[in-house]
Amino acid sequence: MDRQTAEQKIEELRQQIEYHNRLYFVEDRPEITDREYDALMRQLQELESLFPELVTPDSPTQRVGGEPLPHFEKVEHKVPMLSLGNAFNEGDLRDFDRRVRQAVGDQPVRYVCELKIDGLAVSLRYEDGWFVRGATRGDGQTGEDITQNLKTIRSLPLRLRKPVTIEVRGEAYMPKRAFEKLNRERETRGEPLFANPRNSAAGSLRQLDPKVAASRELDIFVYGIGELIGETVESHSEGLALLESLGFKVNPERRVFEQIDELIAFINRWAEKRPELPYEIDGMVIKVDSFAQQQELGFTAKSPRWAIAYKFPAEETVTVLEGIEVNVGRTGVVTPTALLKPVSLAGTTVKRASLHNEEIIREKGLMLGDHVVVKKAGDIIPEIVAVLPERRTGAERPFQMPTHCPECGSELIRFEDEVALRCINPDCPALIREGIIHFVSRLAMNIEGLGEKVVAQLFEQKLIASVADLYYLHERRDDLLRLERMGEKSVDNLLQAIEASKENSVERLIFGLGIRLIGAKAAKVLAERFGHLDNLQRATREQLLEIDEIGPKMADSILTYFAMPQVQELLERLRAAGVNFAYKGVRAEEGSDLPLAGKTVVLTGTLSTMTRQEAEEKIARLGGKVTGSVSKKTDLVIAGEKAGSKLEKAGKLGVQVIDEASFLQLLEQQQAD
Ligand code: 3BA
Repeated sequence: MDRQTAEQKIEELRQQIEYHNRLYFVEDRPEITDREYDALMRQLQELESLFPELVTPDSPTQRVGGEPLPHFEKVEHKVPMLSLGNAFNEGDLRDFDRRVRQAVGDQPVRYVCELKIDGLAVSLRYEDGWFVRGATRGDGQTGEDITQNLKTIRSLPLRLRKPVTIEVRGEAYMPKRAFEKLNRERETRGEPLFANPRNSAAGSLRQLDPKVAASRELDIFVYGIGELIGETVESHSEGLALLESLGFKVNPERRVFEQIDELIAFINRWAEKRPELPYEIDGMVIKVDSFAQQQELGFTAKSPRWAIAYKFPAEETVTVLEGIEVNVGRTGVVTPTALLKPVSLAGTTVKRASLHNEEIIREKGLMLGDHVVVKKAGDIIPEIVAVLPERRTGAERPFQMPTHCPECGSELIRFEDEVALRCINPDCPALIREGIIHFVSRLAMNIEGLGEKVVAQLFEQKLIASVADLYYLHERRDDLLRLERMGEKSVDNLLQAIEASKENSVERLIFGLGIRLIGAKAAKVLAERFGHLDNLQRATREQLLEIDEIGPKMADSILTYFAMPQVQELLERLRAAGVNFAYKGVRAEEGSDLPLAGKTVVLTGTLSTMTRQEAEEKIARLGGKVTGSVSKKTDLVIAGEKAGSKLEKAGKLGVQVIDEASFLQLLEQQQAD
């Protein structure tokens, strides 16, 4: 095929593809099958690979392209993106109506009422019809350039139907189904869950790697125009019609009203129908339609006087309390959890709700089989708000908190002035299992691929009985392969992730050990102060109390912990497995004036005067951070005897290399200072 024919064919394919994209993603009425669509895409890809010079940024093949960005560029919004004032009830809406009518001198007013999509506000810039830049709202004046990520949204047109220059505002969002699917996947991978579709949309669009956004099934509705050249519109509803005609996805559920009563009735209907929508809305937006009237109304310091957001109250629903499960946590605290008849609520299916403790059950007078009202506190955690005693049939049964641990059978204890019941058996399997789950969790050793379910399985199958056993799992590859849902690949990934965690800076280990009262923050402070786990173990009460963030109860807890012989044994096994005990971050207070402050250092070969661990600790004391492999980011390589490929690589990349003698000199200098 010659270049000219290819050019024509490419253009034709692009138009066809964008046409079908629009039918499928914007209008929801596809004319061809997925296979036919894929075939068109493939043809285009082939032609573009034969004629790479014909690839343009608006080609449908370019929706996911490009390398991860180092950071997002700032984007100045030519027309600021304002915020919206809020209304929480009918009265607020009537006040708004009164203010509007007064300001326009009692002329007739038309309002446009729209759904308030719960997503991330973005601005899209098109020049001569081409999508050139997309940005977050940011503070309204300046946002971040997220063009690469927005291009992955298939309902976002890359080229408009008319060559206009326009800045469009809208809401990028994640449909409920995509959100639930994403969270299910994250749960199986042991990753933290997104609280709601809004956060997951925002999280996806703030990824530097556009492949992440591409995998997230995002969508967009547009609802406003910032700047417009080459067209004139006189009202918001005309603007929305223009946006639709240009190829944008505009939410169809909008209506125009002249009477506030009818508008309020419309809002109330949506408050009811909200659960049926395939995406989340958190309210409705009411805008004065006429631009002339908008201008008369003007703005307050931060929001237009011609628009208001009506916020729905948190969604609630009724379901049945089918049972109460009692679980033992890592600290031995026993918590009751409500098992609910599954019910869909604010975008997810709710099956469980924490009851916190026995007192709450008693306060609410909960009985098994009761109808209960549930809502999501802070948008994520399901909570029982009330019991509906009027719906009792007589078949409900009272709930009795167990007196003995459901996992090990030992008697549960209530400490003085505590509401919680605890299992205090140190050998209770629940405590051990939950302790391991904590150890591998994200803020602790952060071992990917080791979610709660995998840990529970490893523990039940007796492949691990303590956290140290994790580091000996590579000797039991065959046993691992026999586990449910564990193929060669997942076993390899798991073992690799465990291996990688050995290199963590020690604050993760300190936190992961689960010392009572020592959270992630305290662990970091301890790691910084002592530099090495051995130093922390030897720390006296006085030394611990010198640290601002460590109080007497925490100090005692640390001392008690390290005095236990089982702990000594555990730590020796971790050490023997090669788990790093040194702090690798820059030391907070001293920071900048240390010789290796902010430097990334790689150790290679064998040192004759110290072990690797000692060297790592010393580097940390000089302010440096030790990493495993040499890259462009490496500032310094310390080479001992028989240094191999790492030394070679350092040479290639032009990274500074020093030998052991120079390293010792550096250390001496520092001590002399
Ligand atoms: N309409 C959000 N602001 C909206 C243009 C005004 C506006 C919104 C809206 C200010 C939605 C504030 C952020 C912003 C563009 C400023 C909507 C929605 N209208 N339908 C009146 O569905 N979430 N948000 N966006 N400029």
